Amino acid sequence: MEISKPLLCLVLFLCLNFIDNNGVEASHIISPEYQTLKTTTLKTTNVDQKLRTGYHFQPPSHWINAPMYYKGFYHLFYQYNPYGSIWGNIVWAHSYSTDLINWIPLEPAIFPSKPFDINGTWSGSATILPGNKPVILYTGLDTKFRQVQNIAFPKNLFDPLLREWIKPDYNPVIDPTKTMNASAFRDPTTAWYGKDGHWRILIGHKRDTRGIAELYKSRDFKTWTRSKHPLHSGANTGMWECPDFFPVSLKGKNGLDTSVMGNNIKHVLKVSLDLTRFDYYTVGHYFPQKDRYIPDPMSVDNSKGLRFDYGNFYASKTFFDYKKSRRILLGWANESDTQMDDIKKGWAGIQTIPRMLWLDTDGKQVVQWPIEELKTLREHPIYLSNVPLAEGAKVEIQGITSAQADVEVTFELPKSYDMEPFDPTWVDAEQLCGKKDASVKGALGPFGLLALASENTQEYTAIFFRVFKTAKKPVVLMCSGGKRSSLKTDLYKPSYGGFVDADLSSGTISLRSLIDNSVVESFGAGGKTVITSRVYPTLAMGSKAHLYLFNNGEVPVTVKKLDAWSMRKPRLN
Ligand SMILES: *[C@@H]1O[C@H](CO)[C@@H](O)[C@H](O)[C@H]1NC(C)=O
Ligand SMILES: *[C@H]1O[C@@H](CO)[C@H](O)[C@@H](O)[C@@H]1NC(C)=O
Ligand SMILES: CC(=O)N[C@H]1CO[C@H](CO)[C@@H](O)[C@@H]1O
Repeated sequence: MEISKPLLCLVLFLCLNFIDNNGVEASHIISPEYQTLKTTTLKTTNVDQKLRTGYHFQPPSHWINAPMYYKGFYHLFYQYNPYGSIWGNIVWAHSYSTDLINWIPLEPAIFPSKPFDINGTWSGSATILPGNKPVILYTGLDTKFRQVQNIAFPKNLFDPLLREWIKPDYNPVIDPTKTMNASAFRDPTTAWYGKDGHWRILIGHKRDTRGIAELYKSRDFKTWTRSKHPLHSGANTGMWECPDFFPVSLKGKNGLDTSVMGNNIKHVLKVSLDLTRFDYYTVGHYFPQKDRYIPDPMSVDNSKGLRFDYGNFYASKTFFDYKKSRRILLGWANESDTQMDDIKKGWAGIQTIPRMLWLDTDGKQVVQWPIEELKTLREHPIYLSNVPLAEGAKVEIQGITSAQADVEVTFELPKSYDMEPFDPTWVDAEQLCGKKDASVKGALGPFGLLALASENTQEYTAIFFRVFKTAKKPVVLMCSGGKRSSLKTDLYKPSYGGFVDADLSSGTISLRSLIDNSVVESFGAGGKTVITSRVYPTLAMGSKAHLYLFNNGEVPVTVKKLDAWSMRKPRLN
């Protein structure tokens, strides 16, 4: 079987194109000695630390995820090759944490060992059953290389670290039927419990070019029956990977347990589209009696729809953190440098900072914000206020480690201003950001940050806003990344972009950027639009990185306030 593109949520992708230390091209090899593996240690070999992120989750080399909270600890399971050098033997590696920021590694939880998963232990999800009993559903590749769904239980519920997992022999619990494509049937979701006494899960699937969220039901979590029709599907969207389905409250920021139903809630369905390699979501209504989910009429239901993140972000997953009553989103940001660079670095792929996620007050989109625990890494605060940014301004922010920082800035707009007219054919924000990058003058904007900038700004990652006039409310564009992010020419350097549903009537707009050596995660307008860029500066590294505020628009703006911090390195595996 040839793996031409990644097949798994989050983790597996990281291992693609990986080449071992001798320069031997990776292939999908199963190492028999690993199939009886009892223990392993994660080892760090030949790792280049220069652009390695400081506070974003990484194993010593590769990885993925399925998060949960149990008895005082957060658990993160991620896909990992214990040999760290060749593709194959993907196991569920396991780390735990008390704050989602510092992570301590454990031994792998699940690895190929039985006929129902001998060819692979791929992505899945955790559910906490009544009586506080965690259970994992995951995709196994069986002896015939079919994608089947398996169950695993902790061996000892008194071990809060959930170190050992048992796979009962009655696996697989779900087989693809004969008419289903067994190579496109994976990534079971967290289960939710219905009033009718049935557990339900979704499994990603496709039929021809139609993407499908198959619905399965069970009374006992063991015998699963496929629903007559899927929960939802989409024409011409291709394989739906890593579906995620959860309720959101119409009131406030608190998260809801996955089984919660009621009047004051809506549901969110997220799918990772293998065709475009981005995560899309809709907001809508779930009808449990009919086993249907219907997106709201204004919620675009395809690859033109809303994204959690308009940058480098895929195979994300949420979980309900009942310790703090919040829903938390984690996503995977792959490397976008060259294969040769990844070989030299010896590691590939990071996880975004866990984000709290809730429904916006207008009920049309979600809002995200880095979890509060991230603040524990902040040090050396600096504060600025009322900094004028006239046309052409570039103001350096000094006093922090610019390569590893957290920056929160609020821009104030003048009382009245001119804007460029918005052309209604500009539907693709990323394209527009490419055309009108930070160097292209405007009226209101571009203004924002130049992160990971070299001393004379030959190199920089620009994160900025540009505001356009329409007959109705102004259109706000947010951009991140771009070709100036690295002097290297053979790189994928997109100018990611998203429109921001910002309310400018307050006269301000905010931006927060988490800068970490080779990643910039930015939250526009309080988290209404989020963009993650992986970037690979050649000059702006470590102490040579600078950070600037800039305005390249005719309209002067003011930095009403800016708070910035150096970020410490947490314990990471
Ligand atoms: C089944 O899915 C695989 C993986 O996406 C695809 O390559 C193959 O063409 C599909 N087979 C059929 C019969 O659609
Ligand atoms: C991440 O890497 C870039 C550059 O190689 C690709 O273009 C993206 O498709 C890829 N993203 C994912 C989710 O695989
Ligand atoms: C591609 C591959 O490694 N397939 C293996 C799947 O599992 C069977 C049974 O162990 C092996 O015989 C195949 O080689």
